[in-house]
Amino acid sequence: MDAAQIEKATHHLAAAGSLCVLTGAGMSAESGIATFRDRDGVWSKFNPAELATPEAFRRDPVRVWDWYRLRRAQLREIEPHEGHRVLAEWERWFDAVQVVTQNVDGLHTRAGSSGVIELHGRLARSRCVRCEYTIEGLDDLGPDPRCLECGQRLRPSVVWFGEWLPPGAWEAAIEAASSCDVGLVIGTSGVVQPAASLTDVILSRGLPLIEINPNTSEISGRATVSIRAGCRDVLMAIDRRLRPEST
Ligand code: BV8
Ligand code: ZN
Repeated sequence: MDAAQIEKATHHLAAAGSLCVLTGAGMSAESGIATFRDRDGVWSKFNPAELATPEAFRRDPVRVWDWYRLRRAQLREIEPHEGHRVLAEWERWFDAVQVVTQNVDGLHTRAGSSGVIELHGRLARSRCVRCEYTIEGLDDLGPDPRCLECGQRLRPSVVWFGEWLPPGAWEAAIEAASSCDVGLVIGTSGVVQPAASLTDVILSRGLPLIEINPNTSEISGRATVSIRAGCRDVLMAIDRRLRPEST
């Protein structure tokens, strides 16, 4: 871990009142959830076009559900890691911390972060394709679950490629990126839009953008500071410098 980069990141964070944190699949990697685009990522075994689109669901709902049942079952065994908990703790240290996540695993909320903006929905919610019925929880709903209100098919309440983000989520994310003093982008390749463009909102305001990612990403070239290491250790190292009395 590059100590000079950690110092630079800490310097920017110590001077900030409010923080906007954009996270991607790499934030959950150290909780044991495979990322999408790394070598052993989810997409290397599955093709997003086959599974994470409304067309795929219309074509073969049982096959799509199979994949989501697998991921929901895995999530039942997964815990947030110390990095998630540091971000939750920082709500008591900064004036404001707004987490905006692309992840659908709910780990930020479970770690204690409040008001998390879930740009791509959540695995632990399913909804009816026709009416307003939703059901929370990670129980196995079976291969082709139906709505208890109208009998139509249920689907995972996540945002598939080609679908709009949940109403209000994008506006809230833009508001967070437009009102923070510093941006922190953790564990995203910066490929998926419009999520990745939040970093441009922060940079266009002339504010520092700190990246935590062991690899270079689409965002690295624009980041003020890039820390090439895993987010769990980096967040703990920054936290020790920011809040020496807390550790
Ligand atoms: C939209 C939920 C408007 C599902 C996901 C052509 C036609 C239609 C649309 C498009 C198009 N071209 C572009 C688009 C837009 C499209 C898009 O961006 N496509 C990309 C692939 C080019 N976006 C959309 O469709 C979005 N909607 O645009 O609406 C619209 C409407 C109609 C028609 C047109 C436009 C919706 C996108 C949402 C897709 N849903 N997930 C599910 O999960 O099942 S996206 C999926 O990818 C996850 O949410 C994931 O989080 C997200 C982003 O990926 P990352 O999080 O960045 O993960 P990745 O594996 O890529 O990277 C992980 C990183 O972590 C790596 O860099 C790695 O180095 C790092 N890392 C690893 N370990 C660690 C680490 N970092 C720190 N610590 C570690 N230990
Ligand atoms: Zn229904």
